[in-house]
Amino acid sequence: MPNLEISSILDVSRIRADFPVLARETREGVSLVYLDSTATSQKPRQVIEALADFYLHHNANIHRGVHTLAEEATAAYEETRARVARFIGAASPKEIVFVRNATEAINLVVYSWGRANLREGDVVVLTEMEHHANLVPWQMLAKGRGVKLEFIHVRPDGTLAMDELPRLLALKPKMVAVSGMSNVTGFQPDVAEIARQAHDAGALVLVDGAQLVPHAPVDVQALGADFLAFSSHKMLGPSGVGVLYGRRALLEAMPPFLGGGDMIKRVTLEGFSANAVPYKFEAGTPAIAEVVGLGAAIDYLNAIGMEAVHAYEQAMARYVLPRLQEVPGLHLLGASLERRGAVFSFWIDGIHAHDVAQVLDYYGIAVRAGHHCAQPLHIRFGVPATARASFYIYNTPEEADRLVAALYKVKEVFA
Ligand code: 7TS
Repeated sequence: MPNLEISSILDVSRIRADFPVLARETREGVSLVYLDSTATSQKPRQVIEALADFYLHHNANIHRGVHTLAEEATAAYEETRARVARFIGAASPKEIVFVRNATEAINLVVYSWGRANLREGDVVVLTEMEHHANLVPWQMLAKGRGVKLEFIHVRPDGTLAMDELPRLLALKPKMVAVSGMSNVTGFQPDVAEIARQAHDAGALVLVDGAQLVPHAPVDVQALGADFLAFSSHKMLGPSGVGVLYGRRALLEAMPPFLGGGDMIKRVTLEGFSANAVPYKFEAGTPAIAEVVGLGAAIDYLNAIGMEAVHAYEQAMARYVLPRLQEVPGLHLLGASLERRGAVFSFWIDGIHAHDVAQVLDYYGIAVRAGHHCAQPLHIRFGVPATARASFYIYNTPEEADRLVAALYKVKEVFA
């Protein structure tokens, strides 16, 4: 049964036509149902063509040459920086630093801002649902420096225990670093409210936007994010590019992270002076073509509209969640319909998550199994691993039906 509410939000068949990979079959000869966009999204033709066009017609290194190709490559790279700034509501392109991925963006903040600003006894507040990318770097810094990490816990329904925040903010943390959307439960915390309270308490706010930015409209100023980290490859763009947004005054006060070419103003044998932001944080040749590809991905998402992307995924969540809950013995890690995207992690009594994923693959359905780099969250729910199905703009209710039907097959196979 086509779902009218859902199909009125996006023209998914038109979108799917831009993603040739979605039309292929798996090794079993079944048509592919790609439900692993939380790990990485597929790329539309427009992004792939932008990459090819750059390499076919414009390729050169940036910022270093006066020749035609170097100027074209530099212009394309810098235009994308401005496009990224507009996409997330940054005040200036100078607040956009290109890195390799969200992980590197967070590490940049931890190493540069953290090492310059955190002393023994200082507190950083995180949440129990963080991806390891927004946990391990803080643990690495905290250890040996006497910085204390405190956590907002996760409720049984996958939402954050927001009532814990005032007690944690009373500890006067220097930083509150929180994911804008869990890659396991799909929960999208009220980051604006967290930021408001954190700022009142004198803390800065880092938002791990690796999942939020691809799936919802983001305005860093409305959100109150001092830093925002995200990855191109999860938002229809190429891999190898990530973005760190940082408020200009903060970036300007921070020491460089990596040293090398492009991040300097002047170098002598005795020392160096750092370049202006954002170049101060972009040592070495960046992923130029991939940055240009990210620009094409942003154009693609803008043409659909991030409000529509968000609305479509919320409608998909309302469609999928109750159907999953009807599968006997299936338990969702985070079953709240409140503030969520279309990501579902679950376990089935008596069946290992990897076996679930294996049988689903037999039916053409690509899901991921494991702890999804959020081991503390799995520990909190007392399960070592879950299977995870994640939906994006190119997934349909019919594909959700195929997932649910295949889960009944999984039950039969392991009965
Ligand atoms: N933060 C969140 C919330 C994520 O989901 C991920 C990646 C990252 C940070 C790191 O992004 P990266 O591009 O630097 O790797 N999440 C996943 C996932 O759920 N499965 O594979 C990667």
